[in-house]
Amino acid sequence: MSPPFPRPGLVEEMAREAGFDLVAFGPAGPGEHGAKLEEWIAAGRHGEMDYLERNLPRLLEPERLLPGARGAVALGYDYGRDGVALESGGRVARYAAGRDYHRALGSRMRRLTTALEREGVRGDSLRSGIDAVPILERALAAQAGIGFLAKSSGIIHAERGPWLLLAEVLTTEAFAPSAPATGSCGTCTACLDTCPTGAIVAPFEVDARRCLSYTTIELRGPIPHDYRAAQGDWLFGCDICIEACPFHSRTGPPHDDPDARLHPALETWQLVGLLALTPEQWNRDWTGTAMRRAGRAGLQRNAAIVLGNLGQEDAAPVLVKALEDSDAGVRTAAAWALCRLGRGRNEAMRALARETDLDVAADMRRSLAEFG
Ligand code: B12
Ligand code: SF4
Ligand code: SF4
Repeated sequence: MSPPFPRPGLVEEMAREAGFDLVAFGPAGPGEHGAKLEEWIAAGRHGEMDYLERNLPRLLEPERLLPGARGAVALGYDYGRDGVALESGGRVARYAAGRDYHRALGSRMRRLTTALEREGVRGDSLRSGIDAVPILERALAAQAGIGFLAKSSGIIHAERGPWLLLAEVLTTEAFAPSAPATGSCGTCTACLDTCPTGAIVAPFEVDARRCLSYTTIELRGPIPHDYRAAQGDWLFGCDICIEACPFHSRTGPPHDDPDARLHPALETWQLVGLLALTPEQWNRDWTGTAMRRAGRAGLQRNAAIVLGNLGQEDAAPVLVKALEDSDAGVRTAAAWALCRLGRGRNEAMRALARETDLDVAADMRRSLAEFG
């Protein structure tokens, strides 16, 4: 017979020792949040993130991930820090500024599960998750009381604030739930009012297709016209709804840990240089960062749009070159940026004349008309 599961106080100690800031206990399943997820997917709000639809059964029933799953140790990591941008302009969502959080939190998670196993917990009675595993993380965090579910749809801790990354360990052990989280949005609607694309379509509900975090990270190919100007200077992701949040001011100081250190690529690369980024440079300089998720072409596409929005006219020659890129997203973004800058319009027209992809051609035509 295996020894009893360590008591919650000890698990909490282990989790803090492993490097997590918040620890709480709750059920393994999403509870009433599951129905919200089903409605959300049925409404198509996930856009092209097919993996969410494919994984729906596992998201709703954690037993499919861990047979006998009953409880969850919910974990939070405070990534609060100052805003991040390339020297040339081009803001990057704070969560992606340091070491790729899948790796950074993965190391912490291994420390925690090793400590649990040292106390006699069997490895096959645990399943850990960080973002990419089909677990509805906000639901587990909200139920365990890591923080409250906010109108932005994020989990906020009343004292630590909104800059929280989530992780969890599913267990075959059931826990008495931790105390519910304190705090709530009250009458505030700042995030809904400030979101530049109206992506928070109702309190607690984000239409991912409208969210800059989706268009700049998850979406492949062209960014829809309607969101290009709204993207402003965001090169990767978006923090506007979190920056607008009154709980933001309560964020603690940045972590003094090596994982939070700015990724070197963000200190050395500039927007214009990104447009000429080779696959070799991408693999050499841009590993170990969550920004890899956008892909090389995605980042170049985003850079072109930011250059257009920032009015950087001296970027015209590299944008003209990008009109010949093999990626449809980059070609359309370059044409749009040139039209917006009012430079290289003739080159954009020539690119349109030789374009064989009908969708890209239509996109370029719209850009030429928009700024004609
Ligand atoms: C897909 C995804 C996205 C998509 C869709 C986001 C969304 N709001 O749905 C996009 C690409 C847009 C995105 C953006 C961001 N993301 Co994201 N994303 C995910 C991912 C992989 C799945 C989320 C999901 O299933 N969404 C579907 C919706 C329906 O579920 P949900 O977001 O959890 O929303 C809840 C509400 O809808 C709620 N609900 C709504 N109404 C009601 C009413 C009642 C009564 C109840 C009970 C519940 C309820 O039920 C859901 C479950 O709790 C998770 C990781 C994971 N495995 O969970 C990270 C995750 C949610 N993302 C995260 C982060 C940090 C971000 C960004 C801040 C990144 C950035 N700066 O660019 C933005 C924030 C945008 C925003 N306002 O949400 C963190 C959030 C941490 C936190 N404190 O909340 C997560 C948990 C990753 C992590 N491991 O830390 N993301
Ligand atoms: S991340 Fe940006 S675009 Fe997405 S909901 Fe928040 S403010 Fe809107
Ligand atoms: S900005 Fe206001 S409404 Fe939005 S999450 Fe923060 S407190 Fe809630």
